[in-house]
Amino acid sequence: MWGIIATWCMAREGLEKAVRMLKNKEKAGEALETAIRDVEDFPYYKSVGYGGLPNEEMEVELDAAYMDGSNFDFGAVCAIKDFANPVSVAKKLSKLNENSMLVSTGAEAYAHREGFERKNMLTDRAKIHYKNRVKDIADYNLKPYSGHDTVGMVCLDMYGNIVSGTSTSGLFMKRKGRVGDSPIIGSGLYADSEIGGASATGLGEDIMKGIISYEIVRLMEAGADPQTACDKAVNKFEKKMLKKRGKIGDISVIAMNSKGEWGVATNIDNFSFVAANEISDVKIYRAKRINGKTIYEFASEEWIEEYMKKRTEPLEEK
Ligand code: SD4
Repeated sequence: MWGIIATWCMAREGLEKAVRMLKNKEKAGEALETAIRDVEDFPYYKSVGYGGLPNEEMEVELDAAYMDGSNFDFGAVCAIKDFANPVSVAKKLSKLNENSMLVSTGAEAYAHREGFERKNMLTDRAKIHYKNRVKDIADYNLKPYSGHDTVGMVCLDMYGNIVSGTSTSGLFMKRKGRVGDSPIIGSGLYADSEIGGASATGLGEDIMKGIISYEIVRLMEAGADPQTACDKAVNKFEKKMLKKRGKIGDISVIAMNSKGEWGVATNIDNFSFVAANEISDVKIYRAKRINGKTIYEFASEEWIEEYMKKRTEPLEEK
């Protein structure tokens, strides 16, 4: 059995490419990297790669990570600027025994030395989003940190390898140097080929407090199916957060086990994800939680069209 699952509906094209590779008996690592690069290269995906929204100084600082569940190789870059595909840098770093997680100028120096493609990741569209947000914050006293679209992925190949990966520009208007959960092992992602993998999207500062991706894999190891593990991890963590802090940010998670079964959970009303395995084609789903259980359905063509329209429609400065 092979399978792949990703956060948010815009990963569909990437997943289609990955599925062709998995059917072609290629390995999970390469399939996942191809799929995440596809999202990174797509200019309208506002929280990932090219076109990702900038920090408060109007710079696009990117976080990405890669984990191989067969040997626990792990690599990550944090707050890297001006490189086209942070996930590929993270994957290359994962082969190193030491120095496999690099930040900022250190990550950039490594990527440069290794010949990764340089690119100015700040698009004109992202600049308009930035300027409009600055204006909105002033006019309506908005919080700068709303909205999230990080790509998180778990992939299983026919050889039984499970890998997970993430790539994100993090929170819009974040502080310079701020790092979220996405490149942090156990929080934004985790993978263990004998069990399964998981990944998260949402408010990184809260996701990290629950080490939620590791917790999901741990629950699967204890016997839970991926859906039960996702619901249990999110619900239990939410309860704790509400008790301790009286609030919790957005959290959405995906998981897949070594049989190619998947699960998701969310504490928001409109979490979309994309998944496929040997018995189910690439499809977009919409998830929400009802009475502590996450339910999901196929996204309708109209909904997908509307989603794409909203993200790609012309943008004007206010
Ligand atoms: C972060 N978890 O940097 C990321 C944000 C995110 O979709 O998920 N964006 O905190």
